[in-house]
Amino acid sequence: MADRLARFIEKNLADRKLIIVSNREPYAHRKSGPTVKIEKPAGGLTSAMDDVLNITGGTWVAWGSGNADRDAVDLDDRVAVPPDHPSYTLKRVWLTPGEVENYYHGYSNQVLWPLCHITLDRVYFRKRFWEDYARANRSFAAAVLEEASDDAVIWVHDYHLCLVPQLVREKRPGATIAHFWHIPWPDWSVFRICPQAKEVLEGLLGNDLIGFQIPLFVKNFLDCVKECLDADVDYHKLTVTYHGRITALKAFPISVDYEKFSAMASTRRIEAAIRDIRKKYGLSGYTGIGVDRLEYTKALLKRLQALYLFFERYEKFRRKFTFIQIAVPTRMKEPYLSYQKTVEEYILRINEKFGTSDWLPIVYIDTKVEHKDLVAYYRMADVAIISSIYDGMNLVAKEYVASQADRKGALILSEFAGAADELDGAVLVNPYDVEEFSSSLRKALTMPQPDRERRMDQLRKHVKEHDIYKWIHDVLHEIVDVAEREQNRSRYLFDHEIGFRAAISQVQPFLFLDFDGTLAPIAESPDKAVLSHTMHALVTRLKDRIPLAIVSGRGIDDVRRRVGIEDIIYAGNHGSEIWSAGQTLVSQQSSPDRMALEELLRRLSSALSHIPGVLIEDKGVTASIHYRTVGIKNLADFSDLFNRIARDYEKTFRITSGKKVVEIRPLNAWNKGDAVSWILEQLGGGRTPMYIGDDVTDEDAFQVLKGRGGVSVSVGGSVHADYYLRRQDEVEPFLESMASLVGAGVPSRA
Ligand code: ADQ
Repeated sequence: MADRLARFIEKNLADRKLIIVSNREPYAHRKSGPTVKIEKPAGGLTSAMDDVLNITGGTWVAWGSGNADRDAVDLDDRVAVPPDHPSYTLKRVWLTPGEVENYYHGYSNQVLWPLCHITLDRVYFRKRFWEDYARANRSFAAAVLEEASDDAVIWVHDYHLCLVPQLVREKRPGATIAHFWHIPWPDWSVFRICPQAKEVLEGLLGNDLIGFQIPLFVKNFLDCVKECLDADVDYHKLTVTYHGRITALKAFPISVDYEKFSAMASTRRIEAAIRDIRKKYGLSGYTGIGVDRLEYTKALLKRLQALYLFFERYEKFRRKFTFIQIAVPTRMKEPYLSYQKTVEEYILRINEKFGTSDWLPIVYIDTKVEHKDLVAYYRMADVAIISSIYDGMNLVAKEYVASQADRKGALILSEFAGAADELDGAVLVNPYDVEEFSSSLRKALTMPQPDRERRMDQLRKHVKEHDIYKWIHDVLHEIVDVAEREQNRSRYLFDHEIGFRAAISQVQPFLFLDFDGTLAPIAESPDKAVLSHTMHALVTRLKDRIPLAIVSGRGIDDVRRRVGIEDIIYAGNHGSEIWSAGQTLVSQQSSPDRMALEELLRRLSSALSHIPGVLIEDKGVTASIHYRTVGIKNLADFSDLFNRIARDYEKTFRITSGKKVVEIRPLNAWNKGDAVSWILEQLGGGRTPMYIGDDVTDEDAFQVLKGRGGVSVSVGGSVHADYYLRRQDEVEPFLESMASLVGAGVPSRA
């Protein structure tokens, strides 16, 4: 898998600079007596990202937190790393002690961390936290800007740096910026507590791509944007369009270096190490393992409560089962110090209550254990316990699985850890239900060996196939795709009006206009959409000067009635009908797929009938399923049911999502692009097409225009249009300026 990633990087990222941005640095210089030591954090993610930069070169921007870091950098705060074979640049950002306090311990760890983990009474907000968070983010962004040209690929990590994407975007509009959010994203009822909900979301929407651990967090994020910002949220495409920019969202479950753990766990050395551990702690019988930062969201207390109950309820396990808790102190401030004290007191209580002269129920190791040594604990343990009350993923679960070379262990996993989404074969527990939790521990320890092996085989297969290299590959692959889309992305029309006017004044235009979302604002339901008087007058003025066609997803009669201007051309049903001067010129109404469409609509109507707000519009050849007024609670249900049925018709229909509407069209029916081509060939008189539309179905027309030297304008974001307008209410002023331009006499009606 690592080789595949290396090949992908060499092929796709060789000519663009990759910049990683994270709070923690991959190498820290620390004074150790008279010498300076270089520390490398043990984390699997850091070392995998380090591998990537070793291949690509590039820069890693991070906080210089080591006490000898300043001595190691050059005048631009850079140092070449890895120290023994430098292949990329580490650029350090300096934070004042006050910023560390307020940005890191304050806003990051006392506001965003507890908020995202829904431990709401731990959220502690101070104004100065936010001020320094914003200041520190500006420092990170400034460092990125010093390194990044306009075509850089920038990959930001985690919740410390929410504002960086937007700050960088303002100065480097052409850069590709992606973010991975390592922790959960809560739903809106929780996120709305954040006093800076809007600023945080806006900062993140500077990204082209935001990755989350599991689909639930993607959905929660979309809900928050929908509730908090005036943005266009697409639950099918998983995109947000805000101020004309598109941000894509996707779930990428993070993982571990399976081969490394598996190989380390299969050596002879490990067996000797296990013997040493057993001897050191006097272990006989079963063992369990917990490996965590001393972090309240990992719920060590719930785990200890379950262990207490376990020893109380199942006496036969006393002296036969020992639980080893490896807990590394973290963040070393309140509330962590109190939490550590409570955990340690609870362990003492269990050991005093159930321990004997030659057996301790709980062995407590309160230091960091290097992965190479940790593997022996993982391999030895009959059971591992992950009890998080909420967790983005939880890598310990996957490290344990990867280290179970002899497949005899069982994994007890909180259903609230992201890993539970993927790890079929684990024994899932609700950590709040401590009684059930203690029964699950018994179940795991008494599970017949063939069952354990079957479950562990299933788990190992999954982690092997979805390791950290696949994760990086998948994220980078998506980043490259987004970058490609970005290259073709359109420009905001009012920022480029001079160029646009120059382009138009050189040619004789033929104007194509979409109706819903372009000439008329999107209405709650399709029957409520109306053309304003001013827009009607404007279109009338334009059609007197240049040839003009309305191209709509609506049926011909419907759109003609709504526009109310007779001497222009209409294309309806997404292009499968064309009408002009009182007669139908093209009609594909007798579609051979009519029966299939009826069947599909029948199935949808019965499956979706319980969801208020779904509107099924049968337009003969095509159909539209509107869900604009479906409540936020029902959206996931709607999309799940819809997709399940739609899958059966992929070979017959083209199914695309528009603005709160899904369009269903026969695969062989004409689209808007076909209609535009036909109109230009038959009626165009050699004119240059100009097209304005807002919908995904307009993309077909935009593509046709590209091949004909035309000019396309999308309302909202677009993949293929040359220019975009931010909102529908910008269409009128734009058409006004068009009218004055063509009225000046240069291009006229043929
Ligand atoms: P964490 O909450 O820090 O990170 P987690 O997934 O629990 O991460 O992994 C912890 C890592 O630290 C593991 O690699 C583990 O081996 C190591 N570790 C823990 N205790 C240790 C000890 N005593 N000695 C040595 N190593 C120890 C966040 C999110 C997670 C998400 C990760 C990655 O909170 O949900 O899985 O990022 O995206």
